[in-house]
Amino acid sequence: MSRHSLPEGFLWGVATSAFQIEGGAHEDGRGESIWDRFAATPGRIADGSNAVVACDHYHRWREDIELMRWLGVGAYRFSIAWPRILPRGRGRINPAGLDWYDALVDTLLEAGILPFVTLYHWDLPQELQDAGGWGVRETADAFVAYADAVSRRLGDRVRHWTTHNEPWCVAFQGHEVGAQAPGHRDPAESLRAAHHVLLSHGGAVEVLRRNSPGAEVGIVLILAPVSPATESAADRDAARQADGSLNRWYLDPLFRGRYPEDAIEDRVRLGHAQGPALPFVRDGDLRTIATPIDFLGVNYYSRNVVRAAPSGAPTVDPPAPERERTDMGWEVYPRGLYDTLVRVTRDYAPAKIYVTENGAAYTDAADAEGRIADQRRIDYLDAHIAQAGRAIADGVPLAGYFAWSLLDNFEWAHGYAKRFGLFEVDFETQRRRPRDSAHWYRQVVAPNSARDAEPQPLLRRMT
Ligand code: GCO
Repeated sequence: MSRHSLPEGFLWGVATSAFQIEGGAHEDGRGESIWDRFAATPGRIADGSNAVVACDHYHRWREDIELMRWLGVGAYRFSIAWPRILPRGRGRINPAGLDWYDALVDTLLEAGILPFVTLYHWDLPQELQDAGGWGVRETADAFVAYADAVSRRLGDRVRHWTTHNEPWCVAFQGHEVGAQAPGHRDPAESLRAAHHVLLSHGGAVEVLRRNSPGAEVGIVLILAPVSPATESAADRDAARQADGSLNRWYLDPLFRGRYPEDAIEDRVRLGHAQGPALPFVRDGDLRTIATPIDFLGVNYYSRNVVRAAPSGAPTVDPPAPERERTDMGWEVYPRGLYDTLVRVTRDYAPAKIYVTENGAAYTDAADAEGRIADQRRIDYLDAHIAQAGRAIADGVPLAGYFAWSLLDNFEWAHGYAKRFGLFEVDFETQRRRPRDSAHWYRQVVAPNSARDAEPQPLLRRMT
């Protein structure tokens, strides 16, 4: 049982993303995405897997909604696969793609679960990548047209829209270090990609306001507090640099209408930008990017501890040996969620915040009765929810929390080796099985949800 008392009406949810759970990669007109291409490229995915089937959510979505109903969550954060809606990225709309999400939204609403929609969670149509991807400005225009197509169809029922999930991952992981699709290693392109993603966000906000009047519109950022490994001037400056590239490069344009000067200077010094005037920024761009939004989504997992390399550039320290870490190697640092929420509120004053992702990868075996005692995941969630409650008590306008994730799923370049699910997925049989953390989370959200007294027949078999 959780000891937390979050405000009445606090929105409890679970989160997933299209590419990580849907499967159905070649069904009903879906086009290829950059992640289909990346996963099919030898050596890119640690376990050599792909997401052609994933959790088969494309066919099992009704069953998965029953899992959410049993949990009692008030909202479900999912993403829409752009290649299902516009298989070639732009132009002809695929009606079967819109129909599938239409049914998903209606069934969620019938179950008393709010659809909390992310338009882009990294699965760019491959044809747009072939034409330059996020490195070219035209992709921003294509995104706005995609947002228009989706919100014209769903805008009457979806009341919570997120344009993008983690622009930093799209730009840095996808274009600077190549750890994610499209796998480029081009810092200059990474800066253009970040700008065009943010620009597309601003353009989409306007479209969403028109097609979904009264809905909440926001964006989701991955944020982490950055601590210097020592109090040396070099390490403190390394922490400033890391905070600039991870956090402020996105927060400043969105909430202040400008890129952070010190971070631009860092980029010029590194040779990633020619001069303080970023050539890909045109007049009016930053005004568009800073279009007012209703909420900021914060994805939080851990903190970064950095020290200065001989060049002065930041390098990330592994967690100290005595620190608890998850299967991802990330330090368990719940205080960092509090620090992040307070800092964002103090420095950027978003109207509202949701924790849109928080969770832990652990692998715990089932016992002879099939029970999965994932106490470490419970402890992780419990400690972070406590910090969320503390932040609210200190004035943070936190309105909801989404556990990552409902299901074990395709963890990007890690494949299926890292498991974040409240429900275990057996990828051979597609059986979903609630971990202890699912039973625990059900109790956490219980006071705020009108949940069926009894688990649905499906769950009765499993629990
Ligand atoms: C992210 C993405 C998720 C990940 C999750 C665990 O933050 O990287 O939003 O898709 O799967 O965070 O790494």
